[in-house]
Amino acid sequence: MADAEWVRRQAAVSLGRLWPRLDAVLSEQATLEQRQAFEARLRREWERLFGLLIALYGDNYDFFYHLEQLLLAAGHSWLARPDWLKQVDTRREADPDWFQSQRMIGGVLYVDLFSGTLAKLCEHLPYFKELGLTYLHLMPLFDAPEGNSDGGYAISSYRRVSPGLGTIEELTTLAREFQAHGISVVVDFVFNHTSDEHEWAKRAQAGDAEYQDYYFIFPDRAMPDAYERTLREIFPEVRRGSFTWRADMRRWVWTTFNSFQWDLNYAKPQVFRAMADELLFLANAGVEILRLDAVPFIWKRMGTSCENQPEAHLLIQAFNALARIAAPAMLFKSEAIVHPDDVLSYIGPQECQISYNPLLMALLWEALATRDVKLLAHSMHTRFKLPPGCAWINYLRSHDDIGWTFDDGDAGRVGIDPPGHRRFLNSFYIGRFEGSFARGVPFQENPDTGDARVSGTLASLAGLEQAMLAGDQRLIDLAVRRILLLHSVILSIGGIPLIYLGDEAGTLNDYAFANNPAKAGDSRWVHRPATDWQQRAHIQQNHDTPAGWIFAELTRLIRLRTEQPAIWDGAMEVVETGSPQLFGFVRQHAGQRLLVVANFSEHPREMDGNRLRVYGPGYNFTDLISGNSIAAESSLRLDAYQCVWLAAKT
Ligand code: OTU
Repeated sequence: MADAEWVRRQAAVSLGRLWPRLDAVLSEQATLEQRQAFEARLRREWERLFGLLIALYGDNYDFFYHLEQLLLAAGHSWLARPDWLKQVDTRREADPDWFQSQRMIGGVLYVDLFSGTLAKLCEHLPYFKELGLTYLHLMPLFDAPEGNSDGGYAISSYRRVSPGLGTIEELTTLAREFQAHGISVVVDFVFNHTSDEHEWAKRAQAGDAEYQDYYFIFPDRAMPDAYERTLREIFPEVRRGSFTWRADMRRWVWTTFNSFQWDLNYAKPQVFRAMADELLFLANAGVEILRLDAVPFIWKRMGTSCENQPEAHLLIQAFNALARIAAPAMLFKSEAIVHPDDVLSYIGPQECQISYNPLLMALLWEALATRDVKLLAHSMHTRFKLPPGCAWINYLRSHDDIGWTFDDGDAGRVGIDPPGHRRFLNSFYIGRFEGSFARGVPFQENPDTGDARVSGTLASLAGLEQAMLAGDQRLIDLAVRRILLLHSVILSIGGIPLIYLGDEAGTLNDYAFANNPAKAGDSRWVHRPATDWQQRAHIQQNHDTPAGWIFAELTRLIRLRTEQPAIWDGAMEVVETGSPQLFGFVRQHAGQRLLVVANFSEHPREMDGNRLRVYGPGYNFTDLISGNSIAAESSLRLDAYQCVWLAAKT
């Protein structure tokens, strides 16, 4: 990398040279005030952006041409940015920590499966408000191939909403309306790959060399074989290896995921620029949080795993700097479902301010299966803390599978054998383990390594499906308690809780996907059913069914969360509860102290009075969830799967 002093000088020189061109564009259409706002941000971010781009693309003979084009694109994008979004920009810049609030509640859904269309989605605003949502992730809703499109993760145009769902204008209208109701719209940036029907891919198929450079396309197996020596297989049930033979082109194409998802080649500056345009387009369409899909895979280097390469970070940071300049309200959310160290490596105010927390997700399920919180407590103690200005997305289920991405060293330290434990967890959750309450389905079993991940809805994995089949009220109670226990933790631990919509109503696995040829090969569809609005209307009124109980209690817990100042931001301390089944932590902020204790066993457990006096918020407190008064003179007793939020008695 070039030295800092040289970068600083070159950055200043290049901006001096490019500025008149940019100013000519801006002065035509922007007011003086708008120009000044843009210029201030540009001057603040330019050196960083320049340094990142030099590191990535400085070797290209036409580097300065690309630089100029990128800068002009940023200027044009700012000019085109609607006023209501510029107002959001101003608000967010004045309050950059807005997303640390305890009022943040996330929801995620597929538009087609939830409401059918974008227009109809607006009609469900009251439902989202009842749930307290402030963040709504719309799963990929762009133009994609007919039939199998990996649930929309194979994008044919980043600028066209899938015709059945609506239009870009409708997306923007919705984003604006939801923003007015305090709900930020989140959309995916599927930037590791396009579909093979994207215009760029079609031109490449037609033999256009310019567009073949957008992807990784090889005439024979020499390069694919060389790369594959160090690659992990991501979708082994789809096809072995990471490359697909295209008979029409007589070429091999790099396809990390499905064969119709072509990996983009970011070593080419024109690809960075083309995708920067798409990113800025989405920002101006009203997207407030951009979910960066599959971040580990975006940079390839021969002889490595081609995951989590240093350049992947430079690339995202460069996108971040660009967003700060031209769409400053927009935040990035990292989707890296990999080793916890690698997950952390994408999180920072200058990279991704928000990230999924796959470790907490996996270990909550791990603790439920084992009835032992030692790995959860140890891992959260050492790995939960984030840099200032960043937040976890804490979730229990998503549209994807569950993988057991804990650290082997952590496991070893608490006496767990990692491979054996992962095998146990897989068999437990796919119901192959004697006595298991879970009914999940295996995903992407690898015949060579024996690896697999788990599909299934929250309720089915937590035991509700099996209990309802057995018609056993005691088992149903336990399953509902597990579901509420998990939610009580993600609602209080710190960060943004994210509900995979359907889970608030105890949705069970739907096995019908197996009859649909476009879905049968991908078991994740078992937990992606269409919303049953009749059932939903029923449970909103009637709380005597398991689903109604879950809905009523969850909405109550959400409201409770939003009222606790202690739940602001992610500062959390794991406490020593003295019981292998009790997971406990303290939250403290704005003069409030909260002690959360969660019992991961179906039997009552106790935390002794001494520990309560050390960690508790005083001597007399109230459990905010049950409303019970508690004194620290004797031990605290928790029922099966009970969670308490203890606050000082007022
Ligand atoms: C993501 O997931 C999406 O969430 C999936 O729905 C897509 O199929 C996929 O990308 C391709 O777009 O492997 O099993 O560490 O784990 O990106 C899911 C990141 C996945 C990967 C993750 C990927």
